[in-house]
Amino acid sequence: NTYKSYTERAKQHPNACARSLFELMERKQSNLSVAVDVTSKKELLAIADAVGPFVCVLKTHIDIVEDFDMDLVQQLESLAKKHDFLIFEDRKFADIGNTVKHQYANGVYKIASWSHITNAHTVPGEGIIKGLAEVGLPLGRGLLLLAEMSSKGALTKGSYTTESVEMARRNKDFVFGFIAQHKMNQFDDEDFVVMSPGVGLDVKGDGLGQQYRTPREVIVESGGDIIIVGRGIYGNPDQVEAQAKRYRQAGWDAYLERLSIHQ
Ligand code: UP6
Repeated sequence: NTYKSYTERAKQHPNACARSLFELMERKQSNLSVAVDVTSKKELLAIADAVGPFVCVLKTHIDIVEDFDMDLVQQLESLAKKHDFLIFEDRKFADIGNTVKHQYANGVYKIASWSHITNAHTVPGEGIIKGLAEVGLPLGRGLLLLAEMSSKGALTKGSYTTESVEMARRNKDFVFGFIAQHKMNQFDDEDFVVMSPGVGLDVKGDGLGQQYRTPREVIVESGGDIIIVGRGIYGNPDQVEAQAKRYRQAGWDAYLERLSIHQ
């Protein structure tokens, strides 16, 4: 399934969130997700508006925004409609089921009410998925599991990764994919979406453990589906739109190359 077109995968996918994601990727010809890790509402909205036309998914870390309020969320939702993208709050839940349920639905951010996609570490065991599903499934949300991290020395490898994939297999109604560095599909009938962070065309790392690969390495060589790019796009405020176009093109070219190799 990794090597089929996004359109074919949209037709066959059991998860509603994954189906709409694949459809919108094909419609916009984009497998780019921008990570907008800025600390003011104004900047976040300006970047979201600038990159909106070029992305399939806008990824947030809502808890770093100093002047967060629910108006920010409403404006993000209007931008998602205007530009046709999904919102992914990169919350990386990591607690027991009962706690994450509240962290997802309640508190200041009410993530489940506005974020189409969120993600979770598998370190607490499967209860984390059950807890999040109680909140997210009735709302039509989708969950990604962190199967592999991009940073140097990450412990997400070997049996941790394979057991994370097993957890996803047992919860396919809610879990539609992974944050990972490689494709995770093993059987013909499974189609997990892999979103890969740690993508950059100009630098190899950031001095704090982040490691970058190119869109081609991610999509053609490792079978990832969506590239997540942060500082490579918003790092230089004068070039946000130009870099978004550049990464979108690089990601889409890599996808077309993968299709041509595996047809
Ligand atoms: N992210 C990673 N690596 C992971 C998981 N998530 O970098 O394994 C997230 C970071 C950040 C983005 O939290 O939001 O992806 C990468 O940003 P960058 O392109 O600026 O390094």
